[in-house]
Amino acid sequence: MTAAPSLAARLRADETIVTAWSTLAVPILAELLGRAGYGAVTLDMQHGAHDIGTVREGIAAARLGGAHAVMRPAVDDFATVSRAFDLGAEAVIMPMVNSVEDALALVGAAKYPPVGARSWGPHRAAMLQGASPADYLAAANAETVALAMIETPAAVEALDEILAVEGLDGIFVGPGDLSLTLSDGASVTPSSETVQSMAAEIAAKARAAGKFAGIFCNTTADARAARDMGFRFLAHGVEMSLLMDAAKAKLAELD
Ligand code: 3PY
Ligand code: MG
Repeated sequence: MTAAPSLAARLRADETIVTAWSTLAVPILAELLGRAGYGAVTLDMQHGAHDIGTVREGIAAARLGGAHAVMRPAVDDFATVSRAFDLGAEAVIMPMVNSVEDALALVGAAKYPPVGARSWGPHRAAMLQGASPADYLAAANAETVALAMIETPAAVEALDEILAVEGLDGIFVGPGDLSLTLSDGASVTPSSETVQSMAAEIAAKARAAGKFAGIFCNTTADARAARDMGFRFLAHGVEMSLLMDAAKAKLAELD
């Protein structure tokens, strides 16, 4: 479906892909992050400022920079899952998938019949790939990656059922929300022992079920540990913090 190996193909080959996280909704930054060496750029509509227009431009910019384009919609916004794939995203990370019903809704939006109920209209995605509509259709269900965020105790409880959903390609752990919900709102401790050992169990179960395992990493130590746990899709680096840190480091050179 894409000229270079697709994100789906690379994940199937068990390659490790590191994605930058784009929140500022400045599409050219997606190109820069790709040129800097990130394998993917995730455009965040849940907590970031992206709208469907900056997602459209961000997808093209990421691809120009040589990176796979990924999108995270807002909670329960399943309609935007199909739109992101229509605009050329290669993967969608659905937040707060807490039940098998949520996972089925995600697959419904992400996959064409008979697996799901995605509606036809991938013209921009096909254009970006240089594919005919027929070629796009033939490859789409295998090449569009649907990842369900596991980030609450309810999701962990339902994990086996969620992993059994046909058409769901994988899971993506949100350790921030997982720590928030495990502590009933008391604290956000994504790097804590409790959350990290739960993440290890989630990765093991996902891999055993033949599904991709991804995770948001808040520190470099967490990213290294996640790789050792078997996660292969690692979010490591939010563009706003990358810019802030680089600016501080540059100014500190004059101290
Ligand atoms: C979380 O850690 O909860 C996330 O959603 C990461 O973006
Ligand atoms: Mg979250």
